[in-house]
Parts: sequence; C-alpha cells; structure tokens
Amino acid sequence: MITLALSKGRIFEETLPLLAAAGITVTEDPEKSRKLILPTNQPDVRVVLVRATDVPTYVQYGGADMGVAGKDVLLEHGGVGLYQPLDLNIAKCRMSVAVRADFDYAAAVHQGSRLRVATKYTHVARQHFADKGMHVDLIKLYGSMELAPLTGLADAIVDLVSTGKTLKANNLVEVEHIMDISSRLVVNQAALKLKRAQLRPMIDAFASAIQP
Ligand code: PRT
Ligand code: MG
Repeated sequence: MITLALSKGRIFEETLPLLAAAGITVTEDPEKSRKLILPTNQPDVRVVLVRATDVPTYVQYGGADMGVAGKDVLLEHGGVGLYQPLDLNIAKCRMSVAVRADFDYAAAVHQGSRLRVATKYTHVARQHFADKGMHVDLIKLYGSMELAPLTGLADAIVDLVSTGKTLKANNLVEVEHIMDISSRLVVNQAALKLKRAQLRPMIDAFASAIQP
C-alpha cells in the first residue's frame, strides 16, 4: 500500500493533475465526504487528508510514504528525514513582509527601530531579519496574521501573498519580498528504499507532468 498525505483545498486540487499523470484518480471528493482516508482507482494507493502543516510530520514518521507540502511549511518543519525530489510548481505564492499602509517601514528600518513582527513563519522570519541585521521581536501566530498590525499587536507581519487581495482588503501593503513559494513532493526515506518499485514510477510520472 502506498499512502499519500495531502491537505484539503489548493494542494489537493492542484495535485490531482499530477496524480492523473501517474494513472491515479481519487474516487471520493474531500469537500463532500467526511472521510480522512480516500480511496483511489488503484487498490494499493490511498490518500490521507491532514492539515497542511502536518504533511511533513506524517511523511517523516512513516504515517504516509509521500506527501505534498509548501516550501513555507517545509522550512518551518526543517525537512528532517524527508527526501524532496521534486518542486511541483503548484500552490504558488510569495512570502512577504507587510505593514499598515500608513506605517513608514523604510524609516523604521533606517532608524534601527526594534519592530514587532507577527507571523506563523518564525524560522523564516528570524533568518530574514537576521540577514538584514535588524532586531525584531517575533510574535508567533497561527492564523489571520493580517489582523496583527490593525490591532496594534505588531508593526509588521510575515505572511504568504498570492493575489494581494487580502492585504488590500485590510489596508496593508507589501514592503519586502522574502521568497517565492511553491509546493514540493516529500518522500519518506525508508519507504523510498522499501517500496522503490512502486514509488519510483510515481515520482517519475509526477516529474513528467510538472507545469513550468
Ligand atoms: O488553511 P489552514 O489553516 O487549514 O492551513 P493552511 O493555510 O496552512 O493551508 P492552505 O491549504 O490554505 O495552504 C496550503 C499551502 O498553499 C501553503 O502552505 C502555501 O504553500 C500555499 N499557498 C499558496 C497559500 C497561498 N497560496 C495563500 N494565498 N497559503 C495560504 N495563502 C493565504 C495567505 O496566508 C493569506 O492569508 O491566502 C491569503 C492571501 O491570499 P491573497 O490571494 O489574498 O493574496
Ligand atoms: Mg489557509
């Protein structure tokens, strides 16, 4: 049995064409079903639905043989024990620093002010500001980062941006682009050895279907 860990929503949707290239069709709709284990047209392949941030953990400990996770999630997880053979070029976005539209970020940086930064991505944020030689106080949040500058919780946020509509709707502006983000295929290293005959052709099929 091959178990593939996916998160509901954009990662699930955007992984479907790659699965199709490997001849795999998920036979139940996760938005309609309450099942957490979804069967496929291949009796020896199943999909488990987990939170996006839990995908690397499932694969690391062998709860799943493979999974699809955002670079953001992998950088925070650390990638220990994971083989990352492919950038699938899906669920693309960027990680950015954003502030309230009326906040003069450039001046604050120039003056060396100690900024409060709220984010779910503390590892990436710490590295980014350390590289710039900036002193920041990081505040860990688990969601709705956009609210932090609006309520005075923080001066800035580090968050993912795709269309920019969420920032705009909350009167925030992007002031720094930290990195581009896409999702990767992650494989359990032991599974790759033990189930190589099944996994290798799937990985190759995914590779052949990656859109530029
Ligand atoms: O939503 P949930 O709390 O369950 O978990 P999650 O947010 O970790 O999962 P999900 O499915 O939303 O995201 C999975 C992966 O998709 C992330 O790890 C990213 O790699 C990738 N991805 C791509 C995004 C976005 N685009 C994105 N726009 N993840 C989140 N967003 C959010 C962003 O955080 C912000 O709140 O969408 C909002 C901004 O979108 P725009 O279009 O308004 O700019
Ligand atoms: Mg989300």
